[in-house]
Amino acid sequence: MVNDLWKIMNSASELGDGSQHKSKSTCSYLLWTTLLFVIVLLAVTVTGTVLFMNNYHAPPMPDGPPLIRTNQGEGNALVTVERGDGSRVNIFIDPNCPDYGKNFLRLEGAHTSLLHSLTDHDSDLKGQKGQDNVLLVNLAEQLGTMSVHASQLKRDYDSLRRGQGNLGQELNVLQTEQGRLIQLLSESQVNMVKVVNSVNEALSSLQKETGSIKNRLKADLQRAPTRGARPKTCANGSRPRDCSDIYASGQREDGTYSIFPTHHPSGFQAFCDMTTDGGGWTVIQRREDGSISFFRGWDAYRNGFGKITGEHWLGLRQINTLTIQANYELRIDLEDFENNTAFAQYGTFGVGLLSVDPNDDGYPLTIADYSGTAGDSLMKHNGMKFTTMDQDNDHSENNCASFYHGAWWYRNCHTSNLNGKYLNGQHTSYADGIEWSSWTGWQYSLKFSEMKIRPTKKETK
Ligand SMILES: *[C@@H]1O[C@H](CO)[C@@H](O)[C@H](O)[C@H]1NC(C)=O
Ligand SMILES: *[C@@H]1O[C@H](CO)[C@@H](O)[C@H](O)[C@H]1NC(C)=O
Ligand SMILES: [Ca+2]
Repeated sequence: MVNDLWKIMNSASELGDGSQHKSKSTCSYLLWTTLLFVIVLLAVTVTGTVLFMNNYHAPPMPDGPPLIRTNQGEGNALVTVERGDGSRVNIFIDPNCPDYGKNFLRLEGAHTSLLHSLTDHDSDLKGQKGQDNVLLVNLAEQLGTMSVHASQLKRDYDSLRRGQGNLGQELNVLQTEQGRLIQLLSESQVNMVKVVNSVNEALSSLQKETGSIKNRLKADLQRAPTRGARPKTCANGSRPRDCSDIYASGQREDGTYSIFPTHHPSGFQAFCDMTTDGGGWTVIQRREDGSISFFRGWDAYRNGFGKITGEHWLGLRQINTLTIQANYELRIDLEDFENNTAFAQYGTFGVGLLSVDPNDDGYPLTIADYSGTAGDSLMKHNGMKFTTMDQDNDHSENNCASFYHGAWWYRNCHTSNLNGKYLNGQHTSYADGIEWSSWTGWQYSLKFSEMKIRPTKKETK
């Protein structure tokens, strides 16, 4: 179509040239003139028609340049080229990414040659057909814009390829990172296994420890009579009435045991002296360091107080239930602060032996048959009721317990005061310490005193 236009333009130009040199002959002048006019008219008409047709049949150029946009979320296409006629071309990134570069180059080349030829036509047409010229210039401009867009498209494509390359690199980096993480994970798994193993080791050593502790505990429990407080049964299966029963069952170690006197079936704890003079002694009183106050009232002396393994008073009630179940002897071990020791022993001992209600009767003392090294300081108290600071059962017009700071079977006061103050040996006050007058007088408070009872040997025979 463009070439056709080109030929027609040339022929019109030749016709224009030939009309100049046919004016010599006058007779044929009018004829030539008419002919020329007709030819020119024809040429103008043909040219106009062709131009009109050209304009009319011109390729349906788009109203604007093709639209090129990158998609952000619309389908999978990365780039969409929207043509003037409304159709779209979507460009996808394919994993294999086919090379469209050449196609773009060819498109560009076609556009460029088209532009050149149009520009040539444009220069030829200048000055002849202003309207067509404008039209063609517009066409050329649009083609130029299209070409620019095409090269833009190519650049986009190239950058997309580069992007793909970058994406590949990123992918490699990610894969490397993943590998590193997997390695870290496996390392931490190894560490976790180590931790679990060490915890297991700790647990098994703990179990071993527990086992050995159990064994030690078992052994301790078997040796428990030395310091334990378990009820102890006799060899013949009955419960021990006192420490002599426990001794008879084979126990030979000093310590705290539970005993069950006949008239005290619930039993109580007592310290058993299993070593002194044949053992089997039930301790009813001990002084050794002054750690316990012995200046107490009736209830305390009736029920007992102190620490079985240390200073204590077993209790008048307990002494009564023991001494009424058999004939008991009493031994009193004494020691001064020069480590001298002495003892007093009585073949008969009991409290409230004949009382219907020993508590109401005041636990009167029965004592007889002295022997020993400390001298007798108790026989004068025979038959006396017990007196405490709050219960005056003595023969004095005062309360001997209050006066001599103790509690005892006072008569018109005492020849012994083993529940007196712990005064640490010699003292200037009179008879208010731990006194055994037949051995150390009335102004020497003993370091150690222990009263203990057991059934008399006649009884056990
Ligand atoms: C059990 O033995 C003790 C001495 O250990 C004895 O006094 C008591 O009578 C015995 N009891 C019986 C039921 O044999
Ligand atoms: C008494 O015996 C104890 C140990 O039993 C000792 O430490 C102390 O020095 C002795 N005292 C005297 C006066 O011998
Ligand atoms: Ca009195």
